[in-house]
Amino acid sequence: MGFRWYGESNDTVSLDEIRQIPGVETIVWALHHKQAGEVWEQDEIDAEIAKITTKQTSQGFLDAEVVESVNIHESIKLGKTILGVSRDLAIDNYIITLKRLAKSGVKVVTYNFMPVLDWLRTDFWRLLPDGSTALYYDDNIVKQLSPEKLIADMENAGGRLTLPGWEPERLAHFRTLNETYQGVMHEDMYRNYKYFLDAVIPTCEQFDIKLAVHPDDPAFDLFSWPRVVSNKKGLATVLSLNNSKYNGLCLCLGSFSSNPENDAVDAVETFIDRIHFSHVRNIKFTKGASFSEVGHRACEGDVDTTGIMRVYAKNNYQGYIRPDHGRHLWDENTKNRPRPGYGLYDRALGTQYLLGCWDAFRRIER
Ligand code: DNO
Repeated sequence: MGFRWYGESNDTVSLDEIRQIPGVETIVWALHHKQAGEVWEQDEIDAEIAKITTKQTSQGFLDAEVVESVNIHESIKLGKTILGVSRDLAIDNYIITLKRLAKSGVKVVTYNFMPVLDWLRTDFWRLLPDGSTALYYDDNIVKQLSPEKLIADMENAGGRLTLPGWEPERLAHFRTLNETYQGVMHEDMYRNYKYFLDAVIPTCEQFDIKLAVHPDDPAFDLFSWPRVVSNKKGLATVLSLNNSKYNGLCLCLGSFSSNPENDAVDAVETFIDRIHFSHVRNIKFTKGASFSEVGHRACEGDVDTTGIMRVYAKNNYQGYIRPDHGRHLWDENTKNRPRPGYGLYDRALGTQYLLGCWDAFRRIER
């Protein structure tokens, strides 16, 4: 069981809080100040890992085996030089970072292959009936907005913390990127994706570090940008681009389920051998493709989180898992505002629900 942590002075949640959540063993971390395409320095990697691995839990010490994310430079996705960076340079830098992370004991590196932006929501603090707040996606708002207006809104709503995937550098180049992606087809993206995988996977194999792609969030095309990891077919295609098991998934079931046509339990069953990391969380559709994030329990929303954990338990899944976007509870809505979706309490509750399912289903399997 893992728990995402954004680093000291970059997160309202501390390692001392996380280490008291029963069953959490892995901190999911990153050097969040690094831009896509930049090399991560060995001493910075080791300093961050040292902060994590010296923290004791009831069962031992936290480990730092999962990184989320080492972001992919747009030149790699577009297959050409953009913003002054060639794809081969960006790939060379990626390989250097992978080698360094592997040397320091990292086992899985998460990334995504979404054009321009990472995840997208229209409201970070949507009031739910019980007085908590949660992330919300309104499909009608997105359909009517220009990309530029949306970015301005998101910047304001984010408050004092920079959201991952919404780094200032990426936003500054937004216009150029938006224009460059016009006319780029899904097939072009897959071709560039294969070029990237074929270049980096030999290093992954040699140094025993797995790649795990996060599905598009939400899991459909936005603003006519081609997204290629949105459904079962997309996941299968990505895995077939390079058949090494080091080319795997970070199967985020909340993101995947945001496309009402996707079946989360079926995806886990189908891809279990290539899932290295999984985010298990719940969403509830409100109208059409609009949805609210909700508590982790299956009956709270439309994602069968119990069914998902049952498949993981039945297969004695040995990869990493974490809760994801929690609601904001208690003082997180007043004096202790966290990164949207990344408060302490609801994610901590989520771990206990997922571990409860796991423990019960594992016992039945034995
Ligand atoms: C949002 C996260 C994403 C995820 C990246 C992986 O909360 O799920 O930002 O970390 O898409 O690269």
